[in-house]
Amino acid sequence: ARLALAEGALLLRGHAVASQDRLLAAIEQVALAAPFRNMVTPGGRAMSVAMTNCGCAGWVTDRRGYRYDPLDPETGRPWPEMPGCFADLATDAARDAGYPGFRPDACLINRYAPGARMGLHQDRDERDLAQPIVSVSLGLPAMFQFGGRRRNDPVAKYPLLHGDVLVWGGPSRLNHHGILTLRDGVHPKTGALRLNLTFRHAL
Ligand code: MD5
Ligand code: FE
Repeated sequence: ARLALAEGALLLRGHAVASQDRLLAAIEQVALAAPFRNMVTPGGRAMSVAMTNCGCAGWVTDRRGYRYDPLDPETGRPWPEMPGCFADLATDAARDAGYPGFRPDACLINRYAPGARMGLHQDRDERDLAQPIVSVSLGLPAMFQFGGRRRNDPVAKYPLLHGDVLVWGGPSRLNHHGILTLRDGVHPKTGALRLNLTFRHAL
């Protein structure tokens, strides 16, 4: 099923269920080479969401700010290559949503344990804001907040479930969004975790 959340924003329910096992195995492989870590914001607070990356560039934050870095600051090495099943899913979902030819060069992997959250924000660290973003939810359900272009615009809430894929572009590319505090639970595929893959064209 597909649900238009706003102009340019499409929720593809269950789109990633068919590749769940490949995706989860690939996340484990990436995390062996580039472990999940809780990065620090420019304000000096550790994020409750643990993160790692794969692809040509990874999203990082520290006291100096947010940026895309070709190297993992923890290991000094390039981020692991983007697994083929990641790139295929992102390209396929984007095409389905009306963005043909999307080739992500960065994948941020977010890991939420119960209690973790991501406050309302915009994704605006990418060079070309004409490129869409594809986001994949796995494991425990989360409540997604979807606002507008301005911080004070009204916010709608949608549950994101295992296998759901969101594609954002065009007029909604800079909409505010966030994830409410993850509730306790156990998922058969991930245990007490939610995993989110966010595919971007960063460079
Ligand atoms: C998550 N991650 O579930 C969310 C979902 C992040 C982030 O927000 O920055 O890592 S990504 C959903 C998203 C991406 C880009 C635009 C919009 C939503 N939007 O306009 O609502 O961990
Ligand atoms: Fe975001």
